[in-house]
Amino acid sequence: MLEWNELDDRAVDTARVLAADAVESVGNGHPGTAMSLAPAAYLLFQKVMNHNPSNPRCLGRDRFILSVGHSSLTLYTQLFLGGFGLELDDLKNLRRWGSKTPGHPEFGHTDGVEITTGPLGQGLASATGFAYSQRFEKELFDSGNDDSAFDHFTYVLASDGDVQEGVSGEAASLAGHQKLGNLVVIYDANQISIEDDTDIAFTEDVNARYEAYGWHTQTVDWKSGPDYHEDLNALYEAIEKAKSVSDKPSLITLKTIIGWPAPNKQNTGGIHGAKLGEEEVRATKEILGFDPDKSFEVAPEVLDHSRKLLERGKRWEESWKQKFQEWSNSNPDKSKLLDRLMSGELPENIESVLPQFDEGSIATRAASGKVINSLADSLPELWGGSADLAGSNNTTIASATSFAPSEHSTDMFKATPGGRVLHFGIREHAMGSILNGIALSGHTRPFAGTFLVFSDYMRPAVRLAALMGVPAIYVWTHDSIALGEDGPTHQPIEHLTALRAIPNLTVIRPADANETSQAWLAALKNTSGPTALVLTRQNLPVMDKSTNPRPELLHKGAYVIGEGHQTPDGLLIATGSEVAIALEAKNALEAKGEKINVISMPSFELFEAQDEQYKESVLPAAVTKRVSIEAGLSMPWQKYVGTAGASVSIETFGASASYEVLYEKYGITAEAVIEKYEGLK
Ligand SMILES: Cc1ncc(C[n+]2csc(CCOP(=O)(O)OP(=O)(O)O)c2C)c(N)n1
Repeated sequence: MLEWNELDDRAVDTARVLAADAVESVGNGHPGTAMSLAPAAYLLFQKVMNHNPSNPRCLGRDRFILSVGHSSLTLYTQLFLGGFGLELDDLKNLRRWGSKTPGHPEFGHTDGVEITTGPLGQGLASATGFAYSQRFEKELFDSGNDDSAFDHFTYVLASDGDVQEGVSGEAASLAGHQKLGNLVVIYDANQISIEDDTDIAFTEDVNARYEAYGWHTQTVDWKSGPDYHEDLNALYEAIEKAKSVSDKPSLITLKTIIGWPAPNKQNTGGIHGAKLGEEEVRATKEILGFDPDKSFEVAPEVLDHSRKLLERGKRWEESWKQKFQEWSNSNPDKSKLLDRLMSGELPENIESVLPQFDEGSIATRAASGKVINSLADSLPELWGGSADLAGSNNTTIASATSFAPSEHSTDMFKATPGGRVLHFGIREHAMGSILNGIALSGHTRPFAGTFLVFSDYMRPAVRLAALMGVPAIYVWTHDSIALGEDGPTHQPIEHLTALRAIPNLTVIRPADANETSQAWLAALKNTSGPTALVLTRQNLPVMDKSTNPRPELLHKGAYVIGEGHQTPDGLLIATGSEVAIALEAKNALEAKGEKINVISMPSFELFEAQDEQYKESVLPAAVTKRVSIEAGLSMPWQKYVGTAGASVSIETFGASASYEVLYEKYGITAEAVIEKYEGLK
């Protein structure tokens, strides 16, 4: 039974009025949905979720995702009422410089915000990742326990825009397939977006679609009677029902009136994203029994009441801790593992586990597969897979089962609920969003692969990973026209440039198998943002110790291969597969009397993090004869080759042919490098 009294009603109305006042005060923002979703958000925060406002990162908490990110006030007002650290002044500072209440909720910026949202669809899609993480960690640490400290729910508030966006459909399809019973989504079907009535562009039966995905669906219609009635008992019962369905994710379609009870602007696109205006705010306050002459009015008894959540939260955490302590006492090894994961540390001996490659030739994607499998035993937190390209991306942990309900086992893959091999199907965008959710919800290290060209299909999620500082690892293979016969649709040209343009994304394109080992180590050590491993389809010669004695210099982003000259005449700077070409050109140029240093530059970002002295030692300012070699656009290289230098690059789309023919035709050859170099003044 839902316990609800007049003070709860008053607190909900206070949230509405605060939302209207906050937007009015700054002059812009999104008041409508925050007003009409206030009851649902209050119900979740105060009556449903297990959490502790004094310790918003408590491991056992339920997670809350505001997928409808523009309605940030829906969350901020609850963080204020519940005592998570936001105060009235923070609401007064909405959307202003330096405030804790930016336009959209930002992870890491405001306590109680689990994920940055705003790009519609992303929160809902990442919620699937949160639920993946919950199940994976439960299976890893406390499998089979029906009353586990690792059990919790993920609750989502989503909007029409969220369910319209394709990425949420991809993720919902996976959530249904995975039978994620711990995921509960309240979909606010207010049928209003910026262009007013959604009927103009959106008429499908959303519940039927989600049922087809394998979800449990319900509808709570607050508009069904003659008058609008915010029936919280009905919503509460629907949530309870959703929680009891343990083998399906749940969608509760909640029919609301946006902006209720604003007398003139409710149920219009106008109240979605603009201030109400003074008259409408006054009229709304009068309807709700607030003083129209006062702004940001919060009755002390209302705040006293809502902040009782602090006490309840503390009690909940204490009882959770008991359960957790019992688990910890009876599982000392797992408890130690959890401690390590929560500290963000790698095992001490991790370097010794990395494979070393001595000779021959091997594609960096294949080397990456060997690295993953070498690391697998030491890093139980490492799990991942591919968007249906596992065989091409070399992303499968051979000793592990697949993450899926066991009834989804196939001839090729044995599935278990806690498996480590992820299968995303052909859903790259959701793959990126799910990785974000996994990394944000828990303490494991997810990775995911596809072809580099399809990083485009993941890009919105990658950008958010970088913005949030999520340590996802991308395994992007088939990294140039050298993938060959599949032709220009599959051949990345502008991708390295576009990816390097994303702040806080570390892009690493290793030159051979040993650099690939080090690249994985760099990715694992990077806990403050995503890392992209950019790998070849084609074999590359392994640089032996005599050629490249210190591949661990990869961690500096760029380094001189081998001894190098103290005062070289010129520099050949290359990444990935083109380093071998640079070495070939160097030999020919040195035979002609030039002193050449070859720079392997696997990562611009790692290099830029070095001090000036190191950078100068690799790229001495006095040496202006410089040629870059990379099978992609020259655009990012201008900074490193300077106005006196030149680039061997590709400025057009590729073509379908063998890779040897393509490199010849596109001029990615030692001869082309020599010609460019000799053309320099
Ligand atoms: C991917 C994406 N595209 C466009 C926008 C810009 N935008 C912000 S709110 C909005 C309308 C959202 O309508 P709805 O989801 O129904 O939210 P509600 O009106 O219920 O608040 C749009 C298009 C966005 N935030 N994200």
